[in-house]
Amino acid sequence: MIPKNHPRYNSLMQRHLIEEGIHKGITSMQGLIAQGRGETFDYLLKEKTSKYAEEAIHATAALLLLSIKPVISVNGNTTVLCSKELVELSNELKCSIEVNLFYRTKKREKLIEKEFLKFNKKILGAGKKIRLKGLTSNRGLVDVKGIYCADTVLVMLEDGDRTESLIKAGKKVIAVDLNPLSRTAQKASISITDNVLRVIPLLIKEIKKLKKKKTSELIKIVLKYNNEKNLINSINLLKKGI
Ligand code: PTJ
Repeated sequence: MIPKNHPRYNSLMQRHLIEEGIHKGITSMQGLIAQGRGETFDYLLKEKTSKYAEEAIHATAALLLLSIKPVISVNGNTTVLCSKELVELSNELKCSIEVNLFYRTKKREKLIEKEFLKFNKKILGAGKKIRLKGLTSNRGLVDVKGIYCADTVLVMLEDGDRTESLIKAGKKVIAVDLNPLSRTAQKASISITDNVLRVIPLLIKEIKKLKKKKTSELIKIVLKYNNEKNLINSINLLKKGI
């Protein structure tokens, strides 16, 4: 048991959740490597949400509220880190959650489906799928009722081949990635450089707040947001952390 007053309680807890996820067969072994990568960047961010991440979360909330069919994509890491919060987010947006795995096995898909059922959420992606054009990896297999026809996709903690293909398919992509230099972060429409565990509760709060705004005000928020500038600011912040 990690004592709550431990200075690195949050990141140690996350490591513990990922380890547990591997034992349960939900998270891939490579998920542990992804966790390690994330911890390095989070350390440089002092494990705090920056004002740039807050700006990106603000724009994300507006974009999600403007979207006709947003879909939340989950993998082995996000399932063990924040399934409860992701269900809350999907309920707030009345949108689908879809499992999309890089290291795909039927067994892992079913285990992830079961994890979400604990919160009464039936997710997409564990059944029949079709291939997204231009993407040969497992990530290219998507649910016809989900990511395939989504206008906006929220992706978290993933390697970079899919975001580019989703953008080419005419979709908006929101990425949560602690590494602003990753291919996913660089190609996304909005990149949130922060820990997914901090992002999702803040995003739910922001969506609740922005729900009261008019469509024209939401459009203004999205148009004002500059992802390129936000990424540069986030990279400079990480440099300061060294
Ligand atoms: O479950 P699967 O089979 O789909 O596999 C998923 C993994 C995570 C193995 C796969 O997507 C992968 O290999 O990812 P990468 O290439 O390691 O990229 C993960 C990115 O997420 C890295 O840039 C990390 O810095 C970042 N990251 C890690 N932990 C967090 C994070 N970003 C936000 N919050 C975190 N907690």
